[in-house]
Amino acid sequence: MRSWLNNIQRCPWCGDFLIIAAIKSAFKELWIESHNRVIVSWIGCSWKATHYIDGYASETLHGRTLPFATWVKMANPNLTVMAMGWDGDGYWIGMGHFIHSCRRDLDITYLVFNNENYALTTGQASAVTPIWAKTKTTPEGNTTQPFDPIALAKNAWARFAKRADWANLLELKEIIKEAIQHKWFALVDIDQKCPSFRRW
Ligand SMILES: Cc1ncc(C[n+]2csc(CCOP(=O)(O)OP(=O)(O)O)c2C)c(N)n1
Ligand code: SF4
Ligand SMILES: [Mg+2]
Repeated sequence: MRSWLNNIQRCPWCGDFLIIAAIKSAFKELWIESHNRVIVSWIGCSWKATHYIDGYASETLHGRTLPFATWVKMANPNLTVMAMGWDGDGYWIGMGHFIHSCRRDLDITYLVFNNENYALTTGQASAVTPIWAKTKTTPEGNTTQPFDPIALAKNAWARFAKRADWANLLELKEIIKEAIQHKWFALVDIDQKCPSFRRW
């Protein structure tokens, strides 16, 4: 029988494989049963991550993960609510929701799969693409300064905002566990490998 890892549809060596494994292990180690948790996501390369993790899930609109997660939490505060987002989604079109969620400070774990580009639409620059990086929309190199999501979250009063590395599975799992256990808004900005479009 093929394992769930073999069934994930991704480019080879995509960082998603390990990120999904870390989330599954974090839930397991914290004994959060599938009927007590909800994951909210929307479109981006990783939107189907919810399909590989047991439990309730919802796929909403690009950039609107956090408002939807907020409604879920307000409707049933006993649920563990995780919002998944991506850099193009959460740090651009969903930027307003991001900073206001930081200051609203509800108990939502927000994981951003940050591959520094719009990968699903084949590699355009996002708000966190490094300066001088060559992308489809910046063929001569990006001339716009990226911002630092952790600094921005802290400025917007988030009490938990950490960066994690897709490649360090154990540390990533521990940071995700910490974020879930933090009973207020928690951002984990995950540095995600994207061999197809993040070539810097
Ligand atoms: C409201 C809306 N605007 C634009 C799109 C088109 N769109 C789909 S995926 C995507 C980019 C995704 O980039 P990112 O959020 O960084 O996710 P990644 O694919 O890199 O994981 C865009 C612009 C859409 N689906 N909905
Ligand atoms: S384009 Fe990048 S983020 Fe998307 S599946 Fe491929 S490697 Fe992963
Ligand atoms: Mg992206």
